[in-house]
Amino acid sequence: MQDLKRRTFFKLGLAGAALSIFKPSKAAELIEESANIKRMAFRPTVVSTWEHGIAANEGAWKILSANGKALDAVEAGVRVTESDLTNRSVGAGGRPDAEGHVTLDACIMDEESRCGAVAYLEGIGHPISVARAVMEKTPHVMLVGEGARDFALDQGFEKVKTPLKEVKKDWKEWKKEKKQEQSRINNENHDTIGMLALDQFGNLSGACTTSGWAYKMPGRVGDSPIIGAGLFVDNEIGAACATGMGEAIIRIAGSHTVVELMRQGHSPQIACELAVDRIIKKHKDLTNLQVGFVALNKSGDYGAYSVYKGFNVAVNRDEVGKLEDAGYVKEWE
Ligand code: SD4
Repeated sequence: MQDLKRRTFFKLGLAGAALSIFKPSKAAELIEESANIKRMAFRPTVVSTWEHGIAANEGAWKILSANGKALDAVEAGVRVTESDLTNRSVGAGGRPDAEGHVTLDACIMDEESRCGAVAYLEGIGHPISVARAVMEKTPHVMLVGEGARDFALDQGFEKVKTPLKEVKKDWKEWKKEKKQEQSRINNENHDTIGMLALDQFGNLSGACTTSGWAYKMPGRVGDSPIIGAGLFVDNEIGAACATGMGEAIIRIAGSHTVVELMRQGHSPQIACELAVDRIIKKHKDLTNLQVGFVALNKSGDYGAYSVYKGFNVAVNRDEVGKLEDAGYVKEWE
């Protein structure tokens, strides 16, 4: 006991001495050094779906590399894709529903399991930021349709006009045949950006945004804005997001399933593979049923897997960004 007291006193004494003999700049240096040691325990990483993720990840990385938060990084990252009006699957340039309306779905989730979502939102350029506003400024998780739009306008979000001329032209072409089926989703023709980030503080967040299934029935909502389907984050374990046929992803609560599989001890890669297996087991007809999952855990390990060949993910860590092909079960016929 006596010894313990002496040791404690000794330690405190040293700390006190350190504070008194170091000039403020040295003390600040020490604080910075210990903060750096803490940060080095985590490896900031951002992963996102498809090759449009490369530009999006750069947007996110600017924030992560400036000691920013994962939540800010994923929002800024997917906003890059939403701003790109040449992108036919995300944001206001996306493909419309059967009536020619571009309606957008998005959700966001942070390290405290706070989440926000919008669905069937029309005429607003950044659904992900509206989703964040739902999370931060309302007691709700999800707003849809006109309610979501009115809320966005109240919050000062700008209106955007859609669809673009090219989008309208394609839609008119589609209307001639009116085929209500999911087109083949591969790396030339993909939808949705889902993004997951781990920051230097060891916190995870995710975002997901899309215009959804092209020429969908009016009112249709896919997995992308549904917490647990298109995106799920549990800061104790990891995060996951999905792309592909939303109906199939919702059926197995896809992203939540991937996170729970990681909780059971599986790596992000195996968790994605097991979730894809589950989708395959639940569907007799796999025609055009592409689904891809991406997962990221607290250590910055990530994985990705899809039903069909062609899914890829953009990955940024240690300042280096790259596009990686995901594993898959089947080749397209
Ligand atoms: C949806 N999951 O609306 C979205 C679309 C998508 O690759 O991700 N396609 O069902």
